Amino acid sequence: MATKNITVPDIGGAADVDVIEVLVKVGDTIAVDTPLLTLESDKATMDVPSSDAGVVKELKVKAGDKVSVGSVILTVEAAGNAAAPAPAKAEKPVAAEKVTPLAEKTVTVAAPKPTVEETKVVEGELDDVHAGPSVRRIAREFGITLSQVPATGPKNRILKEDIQEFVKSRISQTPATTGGMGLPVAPQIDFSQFGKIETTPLSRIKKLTGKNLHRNWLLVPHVTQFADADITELEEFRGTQKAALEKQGVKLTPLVFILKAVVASLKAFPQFNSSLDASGESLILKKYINIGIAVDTPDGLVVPVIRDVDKKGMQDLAKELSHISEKARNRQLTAADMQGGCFSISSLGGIGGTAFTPIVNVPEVAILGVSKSSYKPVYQDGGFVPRLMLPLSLSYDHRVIDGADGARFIMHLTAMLSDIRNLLL
Ligand code: CAO
Repeated sequence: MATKNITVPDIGGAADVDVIEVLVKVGDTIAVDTPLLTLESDKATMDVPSSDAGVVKELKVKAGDKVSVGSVILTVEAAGNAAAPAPAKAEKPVAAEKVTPLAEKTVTVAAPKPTVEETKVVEGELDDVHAGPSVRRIAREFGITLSQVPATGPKNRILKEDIQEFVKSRISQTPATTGGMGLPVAPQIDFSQFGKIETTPLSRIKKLTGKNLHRNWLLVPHVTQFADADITELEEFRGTQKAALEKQGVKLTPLVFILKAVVASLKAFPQFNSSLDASGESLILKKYINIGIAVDTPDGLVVPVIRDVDKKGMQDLAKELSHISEKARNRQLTAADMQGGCFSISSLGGIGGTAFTPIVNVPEVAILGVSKSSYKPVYQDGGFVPRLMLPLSLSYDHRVIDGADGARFIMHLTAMLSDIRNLLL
């Protein structure tokens, strides 16, 4: 079958116009008038429709390129009469979106066949709804208000994929009265009625962790047990070691000692180092100790795992902690780095706060939250003395761990941390 170049038609005399979006890909079957490209000049946004029907063989332009009249957009293998019928073309100017204020207004310009649908860009309003004519048309067909659609395109432009995602997310929320497990869904509110808003897409990590956290929150009957560990001596010891180790590139934070103390407590209370089997009828006790560390990154929370913590010394753990935090923040973690955890630690001690209720990282059965240590008056030997107290929050799965064992575990842990000699045993 013959191939043919499809070129940019007359676009009102404009030259070197930016390609904002390529609307088709190799292998797509296109019809006459199928939108191929969205272009944006300083005055207008326009969709370039196809002059021919067939199968796209090769794309000659990509988003970010500049084109003028006559530039080749793609080659098409003619499909003759087999081509899909042309989608109905808007006969009258595309109606303006029902959002205020409007960033763009859509009109059809009188250009030689094939016509180019053009969207005028209003100066100074570029931060409002940005979408090409074809996207606006799809939104109108689905009855979608564009201002509610999170944009992922350049310059906050709403792409065809954004509309597809939006429709998918709406469908997954049906039936409208329940949000799974018979729970009512949160109401959909157009916040722009109360003031200016900006919608930004969630990062991939946030979407993923959000789903897991939501599932774990609903699945696990959580209890959180709080206790303070007296780390006055531990901190004195750390202070004597810190500077020397720093010279060797090792950062000795309280978390390294906490890791060691958790190992001792997991050995003393093996049910904390377990998972429920799929049937929920048996407990799988693990004979290895891998601990997940929640790391805060600009993209969201990730939990890399330090393996065989019980077999490693303080210096090695300190190095590994720095290494995985750096890897996490540089987005270099692999799936394997985040697998195989037995128990997790979420430390907000470097930031602040007095306590929080961490969510169990299923299939683990417990997680330790660490907050910022501070000096508190502690009653000892008939008087108050200032002691450095570390707030700990232990969340556990109540199906596996009884409240009494939760209390025993955290008391064991505080004892480990309060007397540094315990960690050496
Ligand atoms: N009390 C007081 N100070 C503390 C502390 C505590 N509990 N924990 C850490 N600090 C200090 C450290 O000693 C360090 O101070 P210096 O630089 O003076 O030594 C400073 O706070 C910063 O520590 P850090 O955060 O860099 O290192 P870390 O080993 O304590 O923690 C990591 C590493 C990766 C856990 C941490 O950087 C992080 O990302 N925490 C956030 C985890 C998170 O988001 N959890 C929420 C999940 S929701 O459940």
